[in-house]
Amino acid sequence: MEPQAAPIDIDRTALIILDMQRDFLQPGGFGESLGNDVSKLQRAIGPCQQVLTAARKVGMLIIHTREGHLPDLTDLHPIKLQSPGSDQAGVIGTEGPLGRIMIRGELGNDIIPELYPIPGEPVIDKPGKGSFYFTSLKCILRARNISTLLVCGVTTEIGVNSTIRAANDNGYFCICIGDCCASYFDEFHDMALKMMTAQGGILAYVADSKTICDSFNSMSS
Ligand code: TIU
Repeated sequence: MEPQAAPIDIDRTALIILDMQRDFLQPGGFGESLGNDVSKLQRAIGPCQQVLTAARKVGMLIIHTREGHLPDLTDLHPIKLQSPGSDQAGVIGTEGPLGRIMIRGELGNDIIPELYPIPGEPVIDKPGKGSFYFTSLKCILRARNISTLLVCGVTTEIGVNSTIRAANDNGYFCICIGDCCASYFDEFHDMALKMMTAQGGILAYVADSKTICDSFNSMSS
């Protein structure tokens, strides 16, 4: 683990799996409509499955998020729909093969079957990139006395980074599980992880899925 090993207190730690939804990971969704190669994100699925299974075994709090908007688009900032020159202009809310793009309740907005939540795992619908922006995440974390977040999901430099930055400002110790995150851009993935751990872990520590699973498995055996 970079920059140095730290023990995990299961009772005060939550696993957050960010935006592993069809709109980002499967053809026909938001990510592909912006011109991205969605297969680049699919490399995070296997490692996320391993960590999810191990976390369920130890009984840790597991939180899933989905980025999306209300069907009438009233929670969609105009800049997110219409940034001049942006690739995403006009995409959100339009019909696609997975239903209306980035709209709550549509097939594309839902979490991929490989990582589907089970009862007891909160699912947070969020209108922004970060997981703290106008969501109940902080309330859930406070109610469970959580102090550490293990963060997985997509994309490393956008949703994951926004969440970790806000978590850091809110006083949560974050461990980003590097191979459980992915980006459409290899260099952004690498740099996003480097930025977190620079300066002695200014934003987060980074571990890999094997280190985290080994740590969980040693607790449950
Ligand atoms: N486009 C992209 O890389 N990401 C997003 O729009 N949202 C998240 O990362 N959650």
